[in-house]
This record gives sequence, C-alpha cells and structure tokens, in this order.
Amino acid sequence: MSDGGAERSGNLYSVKMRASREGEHVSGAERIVAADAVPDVARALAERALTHSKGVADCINVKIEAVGEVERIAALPVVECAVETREEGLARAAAELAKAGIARAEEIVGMLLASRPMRGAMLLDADTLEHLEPDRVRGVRATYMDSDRGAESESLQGKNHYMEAMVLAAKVQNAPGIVGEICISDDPDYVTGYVATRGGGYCRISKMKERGDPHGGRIFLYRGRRKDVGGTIEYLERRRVVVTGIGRLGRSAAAGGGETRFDDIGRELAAIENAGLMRTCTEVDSPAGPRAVIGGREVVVLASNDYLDLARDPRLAAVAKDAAVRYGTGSGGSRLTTGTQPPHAMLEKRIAEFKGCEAAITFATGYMANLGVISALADKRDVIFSDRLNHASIIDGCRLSGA
Ligand code: WAQ
Ligand code: MG
Repeated sequence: MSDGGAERSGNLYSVKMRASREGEHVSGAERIVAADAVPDVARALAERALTHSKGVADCINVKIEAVGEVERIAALPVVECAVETREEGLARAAAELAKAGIARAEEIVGMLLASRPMRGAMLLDADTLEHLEPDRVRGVRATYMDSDRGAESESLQGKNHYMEAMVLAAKVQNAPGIVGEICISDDPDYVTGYVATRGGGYCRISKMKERGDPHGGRIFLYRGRRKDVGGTIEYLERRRVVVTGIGRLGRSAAAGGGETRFDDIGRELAAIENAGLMRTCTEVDSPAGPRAVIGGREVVVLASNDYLDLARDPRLAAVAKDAAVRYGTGSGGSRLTTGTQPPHAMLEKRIAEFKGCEAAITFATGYMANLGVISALADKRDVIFSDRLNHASIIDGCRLSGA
C-alpha cells in the first residue's frame, strides 16, 4: 500500500508552525500546499499562534520547505462509536484492538493511561509490548502530512481535532509494520478519542476521558522484524503524505457508522450540557415586573430590561388594547410594504422632536436596531473596532455590514 500513490510535485511546500510561550509549547500545525498558497497559509498559522486560548505565543517558528515526492493515501473509513462513560469507551478501545488481533489490548490501554506527557507517541511491539521508540521522553512524531484540503480557509482557522487526527491516523496505518493505534487527546475539553487499525478503520469513541482531564497520549503498535523498525520511524517522521477523501464529520459518519447529521447535533448538545453551558427557557407564571413567580415560588428579578416597570403599567395596557382593536393584531407586512401605520409615524415624529433631530426610526427589538443601524452606516470600505464582548447584535451588525 505504501508505494501506491507517490507522485512528483515540484511546486508543493511544507509549512510548519510551532509556537511557545515562556518555553512552553502553545500550538503547532503543519500543512502541505501549492507554492501560491504558501504566503496565506504561513500567515494564517502565525495568526493562530497569536490568538491561541493557551495564551499569546512569544516565539513562533514558521518553517517553509519545498517537498519533492508526495504520497497520496486515502482516509480511513470512519466508524462512530457513541459511549456513555469513560470506562465504556476504554473497554471499547481495547475490544477494537483485540478485534485486530492484538492480544494484550487491555494492557495497552493501561499503558496509555499511565504514560507521562510526551510530544510524540509510544511505539510498542504489538505482541511483547516492548518499547521501540528511540527516545522514551519525546516518543515518535508523525509529521510531513496534510489533508488534500490543507489550504482551504476552513482548515486554516482553529484546530480541527478530527481532521488532524485522521491525517495522522491514515499516515500511521500506512506505515510499514504498523498494525494499530490508540489515541486520547491531551486537550482537557476534548474527550473523543480513537482506535485505528488496518482492518477496522478509524473508530471514533465519543468518550475516552473525563472532561477537564489534561492527560492524553498515543501509542503506535508495530509488528515485524526488529531491524525494520528504523524504516517505519523514517516513514512516520520523513515521508511526505497527503491524505485524500476526508469527509465532513456528519456525512462520513453517516456513511461509515449508520449515523446521521442529527446524531452530530446530539453530541454537540451533550458537550454543551457537560460544560454546564446549556440554556433553556424558564416559564414565568406572572407579568413582567421586579418580582416573578416561577414554579409556584416568588423570586426577585434582576435580569430584566424593564427598568421603569412600564411593561405592566395599566395606562399603556389600555392604549395597547385600543390600538389592537383599531389597527389589528398584526401589520400585515413589513414597514416598507404595508406595515407602517399612523401610530408608528406619530411615535417616530415625537421621538425626533424630543431628541431635537430630523427623524427617528423605531425597531421592534434592540437586536434589530443594532443590526439595522450598523449595517446601514458601515460597509466594506470601513473599519470597525468593536469590543470582543459586545452584545451579539453588535457583532452580527458589524459582520452583516461587511466592514
Ligand atoms: N505524532 C505522534 N504523536 C503525537 C503527535 C504526532 N504528530 N501529535 C500528538 N501526539 C501525541 C502526544 O503524546 C499527545 O499528547 C497525544 O498524541 C494527543 O495529541 O475523531 O487532539 O493533538 O474527533 O491532543 C482525536 C480526535 C484528537 C478524535 C486527538 O490529539 C475525533 C488529539 P492531541
Ligand atoms: Mg492536544
């Protein structure tokens, strides 16, 4: 398999970025792209290092090298494996390795859990579990690899765990003598891991550790003659590989594991819930005001925008009632078609007089006001400096304006 798709590509370059802060690794990424994409890719990767959530890098190393021969290999088929608990996930990982003929699978999982943080992976004899990596602290690092969509903007933004893992797993399974791999991310919030084997493909296991746990690691499993290990490491660390046919998750999952796009949404919701960020609507059994009744209990409302307590003022309720009878409960159209009625015009005229300005326009919500005003005033010739924590309506208004 490994000499299948080699081709000469004189104009391809490897772009590697490695960033650190006070000597600690912050982020790293690599791409293999055509010459004309190199400047944009280098810039995007440097930008990533400057905006990383682990902190702004103080040292960024971008290395650009022409690559000669590139081997094109196909992505592994994906099997989605949804589990409820970490224990179930780890058991499933062991079972997946066992299915590929690796007898001491549970011990291998145990070794991964007991490992120290490494930059690379352990390389073990698949049967005796002897260490074959020359440097036990660093491990073996698979590198010089990318998907064939490396220069697309989507793959230049943040880290796409799945995409990067699939590139690595496909290369590793294609290396001579490798029969399996197991991986848990060292990203504390990323609990999905995988087992890859030649026969079983890429088995995504939805939970292999608890959220918040920074421990991850990788083990590559080798079966073959001891004197050929050097060639396998050479392949992993030096061979230039481009992986083709990596699908977007929803779809490839549907093809590989009988899942649909909606299962993906389910997982996303579970992740939001796990992180304590799930929002739901609370039913309030009382009119707007400084106190409310929720589930039969009286509570103090500190979140409302009804600062003047006008929402339940009887005078306003009475005129709103009359207006509904006179003008109807809906305008029948947008403001520009059939929806502007005398009360709207009168309100805007009086607001303009009160403000001492030429005209005023009202919006039904603050969200729409920000969207409407910002996108009307600014366009792509403008630059807007907006606080990152501004309300979503301001951010959306800026985006919509094209500024
Ligand atoms: N070569 C060998 N080992 C590596 C490499 C590499 N290039 N990069 C990382 N490792 C080792 C290292 O020990 C890390 O601690 C460990 O792997 C985990 O690396 O389908 O994000 O980059 O959604 O944290 C799995 C995706 C994501 C599952 C794995 O790994 C899915 C991930 P991380
Ligand atoms: Mg990581």
